Amino acid sequence: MSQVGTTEVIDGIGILTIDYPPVNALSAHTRKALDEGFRQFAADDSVKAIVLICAGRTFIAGADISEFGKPSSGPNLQEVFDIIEGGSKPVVAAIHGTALGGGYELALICHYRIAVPSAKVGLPEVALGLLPGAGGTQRLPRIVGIPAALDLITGGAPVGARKALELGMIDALADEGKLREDAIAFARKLVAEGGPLLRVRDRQDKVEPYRGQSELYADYLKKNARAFRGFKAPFNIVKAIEAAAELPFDQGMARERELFGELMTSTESAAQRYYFFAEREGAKVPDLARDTAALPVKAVGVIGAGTMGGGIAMNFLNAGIPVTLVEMNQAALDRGLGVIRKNYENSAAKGRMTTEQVEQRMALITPALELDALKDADLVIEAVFEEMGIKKDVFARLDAVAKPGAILASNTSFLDLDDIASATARPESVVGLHFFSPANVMRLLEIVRGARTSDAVLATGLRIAKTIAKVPVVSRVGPGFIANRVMSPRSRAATELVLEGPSPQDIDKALYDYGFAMGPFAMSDLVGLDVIGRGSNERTLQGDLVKLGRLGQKQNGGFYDYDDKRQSSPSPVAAQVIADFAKFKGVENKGPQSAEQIVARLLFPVVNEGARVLEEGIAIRASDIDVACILGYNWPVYTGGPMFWADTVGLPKIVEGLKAMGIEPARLLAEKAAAGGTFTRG
Ligand code: T1G
Repeated sequence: MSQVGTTEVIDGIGILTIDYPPVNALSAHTRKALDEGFRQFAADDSVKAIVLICAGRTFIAGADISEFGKPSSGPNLQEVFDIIEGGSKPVVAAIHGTALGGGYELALICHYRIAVPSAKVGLPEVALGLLPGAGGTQRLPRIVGIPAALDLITGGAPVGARKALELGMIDALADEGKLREDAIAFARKLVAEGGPLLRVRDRQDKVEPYRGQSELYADYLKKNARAFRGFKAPFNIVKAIEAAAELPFDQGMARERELFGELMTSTESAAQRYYFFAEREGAKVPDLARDTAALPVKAVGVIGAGTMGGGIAMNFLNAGIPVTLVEMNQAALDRGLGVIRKNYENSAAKGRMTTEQVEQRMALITPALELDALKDADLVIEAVFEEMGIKKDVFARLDAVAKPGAILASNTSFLDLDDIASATARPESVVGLHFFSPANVMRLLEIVRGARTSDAVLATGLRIAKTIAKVPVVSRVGPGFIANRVMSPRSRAATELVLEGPSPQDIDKALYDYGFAMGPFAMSDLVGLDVIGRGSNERTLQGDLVKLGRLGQKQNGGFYDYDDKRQSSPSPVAAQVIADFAKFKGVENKGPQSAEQIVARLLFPVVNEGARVLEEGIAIRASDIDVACILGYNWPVYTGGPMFWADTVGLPKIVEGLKAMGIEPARLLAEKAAAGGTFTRG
């Protein structure tokens, strides 16, 4: 192990540098280095003040999540914190990169915090189903007050250094690139000024005004009920912050430890910690050498300025990459440009960007009506109508104008990429980049690896994902790739089940209570039944409703009736249509079912399809399927996704349930169930 902690003393200032790549996580090695370094400085009379700084890309980015659930070794965090906070010498945390979670809690233990403007600080534990377990819920309120602490800790978002200075989360800004010098100067100034050492734990002025206001917390939870629904951590965070206002510090710490312990042992936190790593695994392709050189992408072309094409283009504009946007006619092009501008102006109206930034991004667009405008593009993404003939024609013409080595990508959501690639003379340069609508918002990017896609092109797709802040999942060619394919059984099962007795509202409520934002029937009404049923020649339940002019929320209701405020209510008309369709299909009404039965009926087949996608080699690993469903379909993250959830339920129970439904379990699922195996538990 390289030297994790190095100490030096310059003119009475002790400097402890932590170097534990990649993010200086508070691992056993780091805790040991901190323990040794601070003990050394405490015993050294020549040291009058201490600077804690990190090497590499960032200050300490938190506890080492990979150590959770494993036997702890070395000094524990509290022992380290006690040495620092109990010391008689001022300690200055010098922050660059991101001081997050336990890293920022460590900074709060120090007497002062100085950061470069590009640094960010925060307590993101809520994203792991946890709460700041090293005093963050007790110290941060003492700096920013109760209301701000509630938002900062239940939200978990990092705070930029300038905003952090305003809030008091840091005490000073250093010059970019001069953190070490400025931190030493800051420490020297403290020594020169002398004066009492003020510890964050001793501050009361920010919490006293809120003492006894129990309604504040109830109101906060009520206001955020929708966002917190199904999660555990936000509720425990609010209780811990209330303790910061109501209890003496040490009792507040005891309360924090108790509330942290409840979360650490919860399935929700296990799921969310699993998901943290799952998002990062997606970029790792076993048979692709990690040092495979990605190709340069300095200019991008997008064909199609519709909803998808416009959203795709915005991702690159946001990353400062110029885009040539091609449409068939001026009207469509103007419409597309108008939508992009409108999106940016809406963001500016919400203060998310400046009007200058809107213009900067719009200036990066080169509108065009001919494909030969793409001749200098390094990457061209096609987002035209989902019809193979049209796609192959576009790719053949694109192949003729694109420069040698340019990457030709399709945004197709289910067509055979290899067939599209066959229309070109460069199948090794063809890849699928499947965005999810709205493409400028949804973080999931399915990278479809064709039979001939080269390693360099795949590596470029992975790097592009990081550049445009997307989470990549690599898929082989197959109908619906991963997310759409794995989730399709859910809507099929819902349409079957609603004929057997459970009402649309029974089914929707069961899935809503499971954690989805809305159930399949409410979703169909929202999207529009004419859209859902499009392209189907046979008689369908949705088609019968459309024939009555019931298109969903937008027209006359659908599975539900809607009032003028779009509040839904059960529809007797829809109930009759369902009964008539059941009769037509010869399906017997077996009466209502329990929520657990409904969830099993809709979601066990999703797990089964996930197992098939794995055994066919379409997805590399089970966690990629979970990432695709969580990001692509809002599968509740605190269940870990279909495959993690299946392991929680128990694979034998899934197999038994599928058989009871008359569904053949996938071979891989049956084998794992029989062998006591899991998809995601190692
Ligand atoms: N523990 C272990 N590994 C970590 C890690 C962590 N905290 N953070 C990152 N990694 C790994 C990550 O898996 C990846 O590994 C590599 O570092 C680069 O990460 C007591 C209980 C810091 C903003 O939640 O938000 O403190 O894939 O790809 O995009 O109250 O990592 O290369 O093998 O994300 O530049 C709280 C989590 C922990 C911060 C950098 N802290 N990390 O982003 O790189 S709980 C967090 C991040 C806690 C205390 C509680 C980001 C980052 P590999 P990356 P990045």
